[in-house]
Amino acid sequence: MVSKPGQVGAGDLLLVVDVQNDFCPGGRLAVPDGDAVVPVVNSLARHFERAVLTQDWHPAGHSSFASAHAGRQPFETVAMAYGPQTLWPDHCVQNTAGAALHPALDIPNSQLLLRKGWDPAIDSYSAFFENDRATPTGLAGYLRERAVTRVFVAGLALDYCVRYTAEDAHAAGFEVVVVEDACRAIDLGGSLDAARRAFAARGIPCVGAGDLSRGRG
Ligand code: VGL
Ligand code: ZN
Repeated sequence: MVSKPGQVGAGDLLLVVDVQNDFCPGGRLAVPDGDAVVPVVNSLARHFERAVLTQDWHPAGHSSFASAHAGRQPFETVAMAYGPQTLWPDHCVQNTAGAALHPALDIPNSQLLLRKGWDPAIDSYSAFFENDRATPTGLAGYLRERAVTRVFVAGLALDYCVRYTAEDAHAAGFEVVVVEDACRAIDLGGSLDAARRAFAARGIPCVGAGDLSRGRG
């Protein structure tokens, strides 16, 4: 239980999820107001000694793309071998401009860029596990080896990749804090409410970037 999420110090790490062109206005899977997180995340990062970035990084024709399923439209759900999967417009295709990090993202202290969703057959919302919920990305081991104890999560989208990243970090035994105004949501079929309920059920606090200061440590 985090009683004082505001003081940032040793053991803390900022995890910035998928702040990429395709999730920003004008992108292929634009999150409403998605680019508004960029200045918030940039100033937030100044409070942290350590930061990790993730990048949604799909091969062309990825199985999470509606275009890969005959007769299917974006935002429909299909049954995959590993369970239900929402279908998306083509987005974050490897080496395209849409997959690039937002050009104004400025986190010089970031130490790792974790690419996810590269397996053609499995989507990966979480930075910790692919959507089969069984294949780890290795991030938990990386964080443990580096003595990270608490993970602050920010980025896009609050109700998908941020949500599952936060849940998995919590399940892996890290303290987790979601910095809510450093996130924006897709909000598809109640997904934003579901995310808030999931955080509350696990005791994952949601704070504002303005509540944080460097100090603990
Ligand atoms: C995301 C849908 C598909 C995300 C990634 O970053 O939240 N959402 N791929
Ligand atoms: Zn994706």
